Amino acid sequence: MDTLALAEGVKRGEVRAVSRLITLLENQDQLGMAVLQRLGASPWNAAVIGITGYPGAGKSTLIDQLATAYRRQGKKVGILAVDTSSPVTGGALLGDRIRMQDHAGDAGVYIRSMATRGHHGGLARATHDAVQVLNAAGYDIILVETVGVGQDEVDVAKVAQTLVAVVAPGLGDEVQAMKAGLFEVAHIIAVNKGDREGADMTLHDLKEWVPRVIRTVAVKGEGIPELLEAISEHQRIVDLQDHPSSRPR
Ligand SMILES: Nc1nc2c(ncn2[C@@H]2O[C@H](COP(=O)(O)OP(=O)(O)OP(=O)(O)O)[C@@H](O)[C@H]2O)c(=O)[nH]1
Ligand SMILES: [Mg+2]
Repeated sequence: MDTLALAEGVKRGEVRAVSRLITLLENQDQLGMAVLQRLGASPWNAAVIGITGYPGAGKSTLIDQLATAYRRQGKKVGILAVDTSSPVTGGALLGDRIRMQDHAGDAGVYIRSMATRGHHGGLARATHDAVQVLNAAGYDIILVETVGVGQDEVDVAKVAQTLVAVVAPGLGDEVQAMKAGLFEVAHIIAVNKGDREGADMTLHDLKEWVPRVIRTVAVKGEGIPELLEAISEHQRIVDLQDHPSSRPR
């Protein structure tokens, strides 16, 4: 296949072309890089939202809810589940796919797992590339799920314009996350499993540290409208900052 045909396929939003190109890029294939270069001129349209947090905090469940909400708004949604600590979370990613099967028959939702290949930093680059591909393919919203808060994850999280940190009450997550500096890079904190004991305390503690803290119960869809609102509020700031007229002369 030549670069032109693959690039055109991606621009038409063909899922097979999108998947093929992302695989090529994960493998740092020359053809893939040539196609990406060709796509480089695509105007930027996508909102890239990172969802990060410790295993089991409810990231996938939240993403599932967000995807449903964005679909209702008629937006095309791409989901990248980034597995920085494979093979430990390999099973969890498979679980994600099963949980997200509600979207399986929906051509407006693309779900893709990204796994570690090659040396340090390779995954961050591959994720960055995949985001470019999804933007070129016309996805309006790109949700990037990453596990944990190590350096790799923070690198991956940097592809997102808006970063949501998910913590669950009672696990000491918030203490760990604070130590790791997650709250310094996150724009919004979702205290998920808000139905659990200790949620009030966690909310109260976190509000002293970070401006935007939202209680969610992902399994019931509670707090999702508030989370959506916080995300779009932040996206408006991103737009303003990126707008050429707002740059200093
Ligand atoms: N009680 C309660 N359970 C929840 C809530 N959100 C998610 N869960 C459950 O928590 C478990 C983990 O949820 P996931 O969405 O897979 O969490 P995750 O952060 O994506 O997990 P990994 O991908 O393995 O890191 C599942 O059994 C969910 O059903 C919630 O708001 N309340
Ligand atoms: Mg998950």
